[in-house]
Amino acid sequence: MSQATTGDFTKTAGWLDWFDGPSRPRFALPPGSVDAHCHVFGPGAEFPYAPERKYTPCDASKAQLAALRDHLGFARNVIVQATCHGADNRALVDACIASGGRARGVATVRRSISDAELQALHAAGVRGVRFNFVKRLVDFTPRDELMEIASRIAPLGWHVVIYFEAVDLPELWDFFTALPTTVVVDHMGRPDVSLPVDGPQFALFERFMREYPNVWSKVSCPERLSLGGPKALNGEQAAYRDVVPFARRIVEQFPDRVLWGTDWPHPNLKDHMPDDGLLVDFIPHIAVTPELQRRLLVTNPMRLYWPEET
Ligand code: 0GY
Repeated sequence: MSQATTGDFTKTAGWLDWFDGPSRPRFALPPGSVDAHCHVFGPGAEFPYAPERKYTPCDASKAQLAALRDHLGFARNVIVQATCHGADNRALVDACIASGGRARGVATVRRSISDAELQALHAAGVRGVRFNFVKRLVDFTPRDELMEIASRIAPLGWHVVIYFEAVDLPELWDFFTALPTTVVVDHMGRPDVSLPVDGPQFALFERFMREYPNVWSKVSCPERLSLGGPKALNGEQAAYRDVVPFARRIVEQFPDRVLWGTDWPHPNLKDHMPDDGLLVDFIPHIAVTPELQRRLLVTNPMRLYWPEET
């Protein structure tokens, strides 16, 4: 079924809609599991997309996200501000408040934000800001503005989520390693999984995590990183199996600093839209013991987003 974009908006040409009717995962998530990376889009008629956006998605509402959470067996969500909403966090805040404490948020803010506005975001459930360095998604923000924001959110106990491509890590290294907060990397810094897992590109990312104990990683988005795609779903073979060695290595080396998320509604995928049930079935291929699964899905996200409950 084709998903709509409401309001005065037309979806970006070639836009792939999220998959309505995901399978029920075969992997039983540990009780209390957190989907630590997902988004809401609009609906555009209620929460307009930002003028500076680089794409216009189909709508993906808070109710649809909550239905997916329950269908897959997650207890909670972390909703990450998507670039199509710029620094207008209203859809995110609305979704967090409506969740009754079952969602936290990661916002995008500018340096002009007031202390009172930061406090209001905190009250709604926001616990971090996202700095995006993926050039197709955002315009450049000066580093001094980002560092100023980081120093203002640090006293709130928030963290910084960073999204970048692996080839850009050398250039961003000095900035990232100077951040004064916990730093959470989206999707393992987007490695090129056609390169060897023990080659120099991924070694630099591992060094980043090893040398900086404040750095965490989401081991999410195999569907975004894979070159092989979702084939080989049967038997012991994982879908997206070219991503498994990378994610598994990070989970096993840094079991207390990893998070996992669906990335629903999967913005900007070009060749297929994943079945979120099958994405959940990817988890035991990268976190291979019940203990690693519990840390990845429950203990770690609870420590970061609901510390008062741990
Ligand atoms: C993701 C990935 C993407 C997009 C965004 O905020 C966004 O627009 O995050 C992407 O296009 O790679 O993490 O959802």
